[in-house]
Amino acid sequence: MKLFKKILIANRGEIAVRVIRACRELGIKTVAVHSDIERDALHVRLADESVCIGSANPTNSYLNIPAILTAAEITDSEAIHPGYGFLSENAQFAESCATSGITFIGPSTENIKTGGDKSKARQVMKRRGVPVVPGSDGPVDSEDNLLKIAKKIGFPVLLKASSGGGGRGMRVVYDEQALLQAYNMAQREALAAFGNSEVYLEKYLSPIRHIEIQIIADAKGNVVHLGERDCSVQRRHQKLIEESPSPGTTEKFRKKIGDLAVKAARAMKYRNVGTIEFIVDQDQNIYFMEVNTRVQVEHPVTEEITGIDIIKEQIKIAAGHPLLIKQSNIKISGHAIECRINAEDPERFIPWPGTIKFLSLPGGPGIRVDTAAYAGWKVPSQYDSMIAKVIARGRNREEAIMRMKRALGDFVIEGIRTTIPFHKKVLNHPDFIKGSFTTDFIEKMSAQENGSDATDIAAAPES
Ligand code: MV4
Repeated sequence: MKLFKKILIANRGEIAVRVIRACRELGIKTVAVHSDIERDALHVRLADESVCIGSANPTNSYLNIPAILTAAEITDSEAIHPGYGFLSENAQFAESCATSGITFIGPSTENIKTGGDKSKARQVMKRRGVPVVPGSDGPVDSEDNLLKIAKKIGFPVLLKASSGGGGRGMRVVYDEQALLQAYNMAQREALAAFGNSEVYLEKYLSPIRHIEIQIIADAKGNVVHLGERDCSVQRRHQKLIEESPSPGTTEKFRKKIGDLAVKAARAMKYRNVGTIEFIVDQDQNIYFMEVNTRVQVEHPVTEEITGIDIIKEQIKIAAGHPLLIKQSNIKISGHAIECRINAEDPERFIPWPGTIKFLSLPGGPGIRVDTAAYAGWKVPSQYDSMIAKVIARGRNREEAIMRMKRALGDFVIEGIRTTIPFHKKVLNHPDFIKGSFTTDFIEKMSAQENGSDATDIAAAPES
């Protein structure tokens, strides 16, 4: 079966570069699109062709559907890779590609819609026997039902926006008395933020781990999983460090959560690459959370321990190829950790754009750096502050940690501030080294440093 001759990459930064690399290896020509402030960006230089699609504001460029489709048409691109963020989970964009006769390299429009409706995804999973956190069956439609359901599942409860996700539009409620006001506020906030006021209820679980499973599915219904990623090291729902395998997991646990992810993918007739997010409680109970219908920032950790090029698989599946990988042929080997390097003040995490004066990237055994940064490049303030991902692989977790520490020590960057000092601190923290962390780890670490008794959202306000 044939592949595409030319692909347009509707993205920027390191992921655009990552996709260009996959295309090169497959013998596919590439078209970069860029805003008017990114003429000198690395993805523009590395692509075979480039088209300026609008001004710096993402709405005018990287989110500009007509401009992107026009760029695809004038360059004779047969397919569009959306990367992550921007238009990657926009069902209307996927639909518009199809209408224009261009292949959207990603899941079906239906898949994107289901993934974008968190309450619907939850219902689909529940119906098909994938465990979900106790909660409402669909959106909460009345104040009467709100109280009934909350009492049934027991406090604390969590109000979540149907169109939210990734932690946006969530609200913890600790008692009956605070419920109604929280419900009304959550609805109002959801309407303002997402144009959809629907909220649903779940029991609030804490402490937890965030464990997700990479899946690959073809159009014929073949589905495999590539093991888990532990993304519990995050701050205010921004992931900072991801790793695979999840520390302390057993082969038995991996099979259980992997089989659940495959079941979840089948339940929604998933196609292409995707991620099933779970939360895992202290008793190792596994609950479906969300499905991410895109390639994720942290996909390299899975590539490093499986040897599978996820982007190449994504492109081949979109071109109609059947999945040739069998579950029994997937072998997890060693351990990989990713640190996201952001152009931010490492103490307060506020963006720190500016010109990179000097750059020397780490390398050597077991180190991979995915980046679009170079010396002389001006980190723009208009886009995401992540400028590089350092991925360390080792035969085991200890070696991966040591390599990551060595790599971060080798990373020389001048002209801007980055989160590298923060990562060094985490990698030396006893709880990180033990692998015993939960999603409240960073908050707890900061509280320790500040000598304060700052509590996380898990603790009742008056306790
Ligand atoms: C939860 C939860 C506790 N209980 N759901 C946040 C992001 C979104 N994907 C789901 N999230 C959570 N859902 C129930 N029923 C706690 C979180 C959560 C969290 C999840 C994953 C990673 C980090 C987190 C940080 C705070 C809260």
